[in-house]
Amino acid sequence: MQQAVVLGDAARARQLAERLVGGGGGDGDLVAAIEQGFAAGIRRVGDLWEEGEYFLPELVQGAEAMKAAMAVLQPALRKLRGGRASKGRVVIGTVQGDLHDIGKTLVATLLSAGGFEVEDLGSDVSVDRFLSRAKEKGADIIAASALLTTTMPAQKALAEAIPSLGIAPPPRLLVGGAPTTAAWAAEIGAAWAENALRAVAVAESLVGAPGPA
Ligand code: B1M
Repeated sequence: MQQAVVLGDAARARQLAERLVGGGGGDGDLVAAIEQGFAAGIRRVGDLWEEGEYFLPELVQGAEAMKAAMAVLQPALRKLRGGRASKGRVVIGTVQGDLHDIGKTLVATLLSAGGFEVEDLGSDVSVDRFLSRAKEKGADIIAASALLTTTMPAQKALAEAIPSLGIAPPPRLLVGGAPTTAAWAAEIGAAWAENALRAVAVAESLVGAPGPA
């Protein structure tokens, strides 16, 4: 799975994901395939890019392979976890100016698989859009991903704008993404998760919901 992404082979990535789902892979298998397989592959692609081995076309191909696998795994995970009572409502997106959506989609998938009602606004989402959807949906949590150091300030802008919604209690803000840290989250007054699995646990603690049995 890692190799399919490193080689930018979308057909192979999709095939491997389909084989896992078709073979009756359980919840844990699917999450492991994502985290230790496909996502590890895209992180390797990033390293190769940093080392000057890969250029933008290889980066894009790696991302396409990762997305091909996720298109198979995401609905399968939802189906496995379907039918449970909602733990809370989440509006999620990648902040304005940032097109990286793989990690955010992974967080959305696992939150949804973990029993949250999730609306995924996609990438390049403005503060206004986060706020208006959160208000309309009665969101308990606004979840904002940022993958660029230059777009992290949008998470701060979101934190500062939430009180303007005038909702009591206001939605809690959860931030994440590779350049973010616990210290950054504390500075802007948000909750933080370092990866998609932790995001579920943190979201559960934010809404006071019990974790998986
Ligand atoms: Co870009 N990119 N990229 N990129 N890209 C990075 C982020 C970079 C670190 C690469 C590098 O230089 N080594 C670098 C950022 C440097 C910086 O800011 N410090 C970078 C750059 C510079 C750029 C461009 C500016 C390149 C250019 O055009 N010159 C450009 C920016 C475009 C834009 O957004 N405006 C760009 C473009 C792209 C592609 C379009 C080619 C593609 C994205 C495709 C897509 O997402 N649809 C891409 C990719 C693939 C990457 C790397 C290689 C991989 C990102 C990824 O998907 N990781 C990345 C290098 C790297 O990460 N090593 C890189 C896998 C994913 C599963 O992990 O997203 O970290 P991640 O998510 C994790 C956690 O962070 C966490 O959970 C996830 C799973 O466990 N998490 C959250 C994420 N969001 C969370 C939210 C939460 C909680 C946890 O709560 C809300």
